[in-house]
Amino acid sequence: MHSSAADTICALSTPPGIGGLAVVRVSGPQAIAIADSCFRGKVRLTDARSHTIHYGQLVRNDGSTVDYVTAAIFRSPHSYTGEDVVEITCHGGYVMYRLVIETLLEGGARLAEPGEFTRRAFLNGKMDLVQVESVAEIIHAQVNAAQELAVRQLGGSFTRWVRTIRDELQQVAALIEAELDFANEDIEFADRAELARRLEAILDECRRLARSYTGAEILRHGLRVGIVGFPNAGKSSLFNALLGRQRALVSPQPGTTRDYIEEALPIGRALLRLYDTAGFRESTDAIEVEGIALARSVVERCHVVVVVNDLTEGLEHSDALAASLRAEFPDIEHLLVHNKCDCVPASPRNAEEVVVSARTGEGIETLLDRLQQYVERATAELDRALVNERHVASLRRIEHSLASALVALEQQLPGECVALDLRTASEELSTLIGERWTNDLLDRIFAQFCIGK
Ligand SMILES: Nc1nc2c(ncn2[C@@H]2O[C@H](COP(=O)(O)OP(=O)(O)OP(=O)(O)O)[C@@H](O)[C@H]2O)c(=O)[nH]1
Ligand SMILES: [Mg+2]
Repeated sequence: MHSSAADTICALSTPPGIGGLAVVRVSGPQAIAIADSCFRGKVRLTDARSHTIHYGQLVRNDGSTVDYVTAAIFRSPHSYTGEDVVEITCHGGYVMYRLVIETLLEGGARLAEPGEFTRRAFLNGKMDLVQVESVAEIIHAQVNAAQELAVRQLGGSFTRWVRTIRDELQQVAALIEAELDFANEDIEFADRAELARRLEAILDECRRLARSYTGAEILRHGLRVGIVGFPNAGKSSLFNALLGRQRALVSPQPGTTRDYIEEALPIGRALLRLYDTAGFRESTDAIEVEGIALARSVVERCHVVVVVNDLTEGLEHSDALAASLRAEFPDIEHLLVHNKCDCVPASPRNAEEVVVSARTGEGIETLLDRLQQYVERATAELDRALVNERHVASLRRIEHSLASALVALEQQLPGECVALDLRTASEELSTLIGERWTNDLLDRIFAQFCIGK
């Protein structure tokens, strides 16, 4: 359970470990008084102005000195949480910050829960829910591009977009509701076709944003590429060639790879996550059968599947396998890679094919380029937002209401039906940016945070 917001909380806000400095943050109505009670400097912190920094000693109840520190004062409401905040910068390492926190606990603060600083910032109106989520994104970002987008989102671009859409929606709703007031007089305030056009434009925007989820996921966690094919096609060799090092075991023995192996390398603005899998074939070997089932489950989770064809077996050797995978997994990108062109030269038959030699490295750059193009395409429309799972679910509900409003308009249903759908959509937009929320929702969002944030 969350303790009362009237508590004063403290936690380490930098990662624990060897480093020059560590920052312990204190927030709450007693933050300055508690920090002051353990601080000996030129001025009393209780007298210090907001946004000033003070040098002094941190001392325990027994009078012993813990460390020489600086204390930065942020007075409510001009702080991260909106409450009084003191940021105590002490020496880094694994020990010092614990002593600083113990000292503050003695002074009457309590340890913060994960995300509690940011939760207070949200509850005090310092940021909206999308911005809160951006903070989580920034903490967890593994690539520059995701970081940049999250920072932009923190600036409020996504929220501004949602508000614009909601304003437009409310204008349409107002026109329809105005008509309702004059229902008996049979007055039409607005051209139905015009209203439908405006709703369709909003619906398109929502759909486009929801589609960008795949790109956002690729930025966050990487482009997942499964390497599959018949035994001995050279899957592990290709995996190694793409990685640029000998990671997977290669041998002339078919059925060498049993499990699957995962490795990552940077590609363009994202990470490429490569999966080397066991070859597809009829097998009686229990471990190999298990491996093939695993290969299927890997493909299921991939954005791109690369079918490796062994040219020494013929250009068409894997066509049936490639076709059946296409049929089984229509939503993912398929590439057919003809390997061993050092033995049997060949040319690609269409744009979904690449000819390579995992042995000599020929064509590997082309294949990497192809994968990078996919990343660029999937992430091209991400300028507005880094859509997450919660946003997608919300956008889908909005789409549903808008589509239903459009049907009602088309079928000349009473204005009440249209107005009701539009109100539902507009409320969902408010939920999206957290103007409407439940404790449950907050708990779920803050579960991704760490202590000190
Ligand atoms: N000439 C030539 N041989 C290759 C090439 N790529 C792989 N090989 C050879 O093909 C054999 C199989 O290679 P692997 O990479 O183990 O093939 P795999 O598809 O991972 O095989 P399994 O894991 O058993 O399904 C090995 O003897 C490799 O040296 C290539 O581009 N040219
Ligand atoms: Mg292998």
